[in-house]
Amino acid sequence: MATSVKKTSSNGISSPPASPVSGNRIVTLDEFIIRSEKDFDFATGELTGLLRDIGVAAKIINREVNKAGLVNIIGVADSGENQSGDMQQKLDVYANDKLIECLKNSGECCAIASEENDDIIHIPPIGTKKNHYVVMFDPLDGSSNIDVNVSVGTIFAIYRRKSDPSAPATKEDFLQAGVKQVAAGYVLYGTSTILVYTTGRGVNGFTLDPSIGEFCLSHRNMRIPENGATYSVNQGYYSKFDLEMRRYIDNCSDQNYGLRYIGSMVSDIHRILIQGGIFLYPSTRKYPKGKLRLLYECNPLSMIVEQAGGKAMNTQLKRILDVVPNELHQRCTIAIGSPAMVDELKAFIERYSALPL
Ligand code: P6P
Repeated sequence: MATSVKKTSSNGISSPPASPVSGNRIVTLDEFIIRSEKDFDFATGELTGLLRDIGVAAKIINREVNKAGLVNIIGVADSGENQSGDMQQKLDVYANDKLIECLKNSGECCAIASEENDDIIHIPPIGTKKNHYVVMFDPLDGSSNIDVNVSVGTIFAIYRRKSDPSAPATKEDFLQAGVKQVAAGYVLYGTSTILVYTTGRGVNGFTLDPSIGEFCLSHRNMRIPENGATYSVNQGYYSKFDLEMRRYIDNCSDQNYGLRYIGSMVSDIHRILIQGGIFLYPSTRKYPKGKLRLLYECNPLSMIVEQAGGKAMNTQLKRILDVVPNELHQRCTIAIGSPAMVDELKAFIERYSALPL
C-alpha cells in the first residue's frame, strides 16, 4: 500500500492522507483506526487502543441516551452539582462512569480529566506497562437538553503525557496547549449517532449502524464550507455582549443569516462542520471569561474544525489551540467555524473593540 507522506503546512496542520480504504464497502471505525495506525507518529498501537475504547464507551452511552425517556435515568443525579456548578444529570454521571471504566480497561491511558470530576483521575498501569497518554472529556455535553429529547454529545481530547512514564501523571500532562493534542473527537447522540475524530490528518465521521452495532465510515475527509449563511449564538445575551459582538450580530442579521442555536455545542458545531456557519460564545456578565471549557470542549472541537479547514479563536483574536491553559476547568470565549466568517468577525473586533487586543 502506498505510504502517505505527512505534509505539514505552516500552521502545523498536516494535509489529510489518501483515505486508507476506497470504494463503497462498509468500513468500520475499528478497521479505519487500525489501517490509519501507520500515520500516527507513535504507531505503537496505544493510540489505536484508546480510540477503539472510546468507541466502545460511545456505544454503551448511546444505548442509555436512546432509552433515557424509558428508564429512571433522566433527571438530576442524587450527587447534585458538578465542579462547574451545573446540576448533574443522571446520564452525565452514567456517561462519565462508562468512559472512565472503558479507559481504565484499555491499559493505554495513565490519567483522565473530566468535566464531572474536580481533579485528575489516575489510572494504575497494568503490570509493568508504561502508559503514554492522558485523556480529557466532557462525557455528556448539553445534558440539560436530555429531558427535552434534544441531541447531546461526548467530547474527547487525547494528549501524550509529558511527565516521567514510570511515575504518576501530573497536572502538567493536562495543561498543554490544544496544538499538542494527538487526537480529538466527539460523539453526537442525535437522530443518528455519529463519531467524528481526527488524529491531525483530516477529519472522518462514522455513523452507528444499530443493526450490526458498529460505527461505519459515513463522512470521509470532512471539509467545512469556506463560508456559511447561519450564525449560532445565544441571542438572549445580546444586550450583555460587548459592542464589537453586537455589531457583528447586527451584521449577520443585516445579511439575512439564519440564527441556529441548539444549546448543545456538539450539535451546533456538527451542523457548522457540514453546512458552514459560525458559533459564538463571547464574554457575558455571568461568564466574563466565556462559559465553555478550554480543555475538553473548545480545544478538541477547534482541532476538528481546523483539520476540516475552519478557524477557531477567542474574542481576543488568539487561536484557541495556541492558548496555554493554567487550570483544568478553565473557561474561554470562542468564535469557531467557516474561515471567511471567523475572519469577518475578526475585522469587526479589530474595528469596534474598546479594549486593547
Ligand atoms: P447557554 C451546554 O451546557 C453548553 O456547555 C454547550 O454545550 C452549549 O453550547 C452551551 O453550554 C449553552 O450555554 O448559556 O447558551 O445555555
